[in-house]
Amino acid sequence: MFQVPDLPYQYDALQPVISKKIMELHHDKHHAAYVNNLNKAVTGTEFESMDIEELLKKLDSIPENIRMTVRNNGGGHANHTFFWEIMRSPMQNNQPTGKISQLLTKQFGSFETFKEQFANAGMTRFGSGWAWLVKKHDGALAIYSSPNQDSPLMQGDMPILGVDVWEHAYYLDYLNDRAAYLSKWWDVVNWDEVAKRLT
Ligand code: MN3
Repeated sequence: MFQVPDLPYQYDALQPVISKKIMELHHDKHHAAYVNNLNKAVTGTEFESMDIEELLKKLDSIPENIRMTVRNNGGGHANHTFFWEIMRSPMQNNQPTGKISQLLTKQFGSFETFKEQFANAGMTRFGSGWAWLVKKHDGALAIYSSPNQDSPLMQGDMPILGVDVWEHAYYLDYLNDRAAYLSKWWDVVNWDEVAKRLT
């Protein structure tokens, strides 16, 4: 059975960028609902003991009657687990260092250009979804967004950085101002965790 992991910090750790109230609802209600629905769909099948990332890579082999449920709720479980891990308490001038810094500069020209392109992916995602930095098969980094709870794993890409742009992720703090949320969100990115995902 799949389980909601504990947050790697307190509910109020991301304030003032993300409030305690949002974290409580997002983790205890939204993430929990994805896990509950996923478990309901796969209990009693060969998929119930599979690693969540393996499950998402093999969506095509999942029976059609539960495939969309697994796609949405398994994606929701993997995406949120990832999201909690790549954040930490806010830091001023929060920037990557070392290899990931060099790779971002090499691929996108500068860290500022990378941030602009990533935020743009989040801004232009119509409705609900995620913006991602991924590592492709050939090792190249790419930025794109996905609808709903679709994960880069579903198309064979490795998520390196991702931000939830569903309204439930920011509305209580930023109302309809997704741009303000995405702009402040850089302060809580845990670049040490992001760097680990490159290797
Ligand atoms: Mn969410």
